[in-house]
Amino acid sequence: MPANLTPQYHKAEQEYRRAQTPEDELRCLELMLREIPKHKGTDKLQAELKAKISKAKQEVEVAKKSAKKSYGGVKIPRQGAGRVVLLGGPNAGKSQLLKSVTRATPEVAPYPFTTREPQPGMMPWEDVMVQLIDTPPITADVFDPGTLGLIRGSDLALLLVDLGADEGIDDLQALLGQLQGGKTRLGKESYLDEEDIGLSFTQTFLVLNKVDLPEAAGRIELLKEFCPTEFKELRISAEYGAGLEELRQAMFTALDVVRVYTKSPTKKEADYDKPYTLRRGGTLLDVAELIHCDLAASFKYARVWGSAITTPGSQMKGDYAIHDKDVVEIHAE
Ligand SMILES: Nc1nc2c(ncn2[C@@H]2O[C@H](COP(=O)(O)OP(=O)(O)O)[C@@H](O)[C@H]2O)c(=O)[nH]1
Ligand SMILES: [Mg+2]
Repeated sequence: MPANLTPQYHKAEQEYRRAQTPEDELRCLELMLREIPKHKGTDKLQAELKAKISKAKQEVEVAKKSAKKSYGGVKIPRQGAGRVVLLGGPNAGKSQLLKSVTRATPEVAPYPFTTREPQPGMMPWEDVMVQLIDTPPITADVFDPGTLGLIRGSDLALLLVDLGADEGIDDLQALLGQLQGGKTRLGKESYLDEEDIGLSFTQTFLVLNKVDLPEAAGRIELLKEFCPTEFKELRISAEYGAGLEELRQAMFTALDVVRVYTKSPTKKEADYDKPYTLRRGGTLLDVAELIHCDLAASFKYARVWGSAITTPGSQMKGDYAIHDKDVVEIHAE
């Protein structure tokens, strides 16, 4: 990647990685092209952006024409500190996991294809919420195209494996096969490909479910031998609770967000009830924008209390990067 890309460019790029519709893609690409510093070092990237923009325009047209026929339900709005999508073959335990860690009440059943529509639920973690989305199973024959958008639009994917059936490993292989070759893929981390920025990778954990069953240990051995993956691996019993605390912690860590509490200049105490969350690296100006769209423009300085501040209540400028659990008091013109 060429150097000297602006924070605005990186922000647009992050959004592009998670763009779920051709319209979103086009909007982010145009923003990236506008924000990219125009010099020799970025020639190649500019050309690539232009090519991607014209391709995205075509896709928007195609999507418009087919919209009436293939309208696949409502788009689920992002909520909470981040979004995690649950993926897996039939009976892997996706719905059971959603049921165990959120208040959602999906149907859990010992037969395949019980879940036909994506279903969201909110998982509490300390003082924030994380959005989880249950999805229909992916098999060698069935792959709902809407799931691709959900994968791309997520900060993390959990790839569930059924340790309770011999097919668990085949199901995993089939799912990985379905996600090869497209522009939305699973990865060890979330990023856009350096060679082809159209390829979006979503960070993925391999979650081995049903460790409560006696056959589980043997199947884990087979899995390691026949289907090794690069993903971080966790072992759980979605139904009986083993490993769920570690999984919840790992999910939050993977979102890579920081919490910030706001304080009014006229009050002694910060509002500790509901923190704002932003991506690690986010600044005071980003917090101002979260609070109110006009506040970033009129921002003067903020007093900050937190782990990186030596004198509590120091005045910091807009580019100060928030640390987890900072308290900020924003002053505007
Ligand atoms: N023994 C055991 N069974 C589980 C576990 N999680 C789910 N199941 C069972 O596996 C079946 C499929 O679960 P479900 O959540 O509907 O799978 P989905 O198709 O991936 O949504 C159900 O009969 C569940 O009771 C678990 O941790 N241990
Ligand atoms: Mg289900």
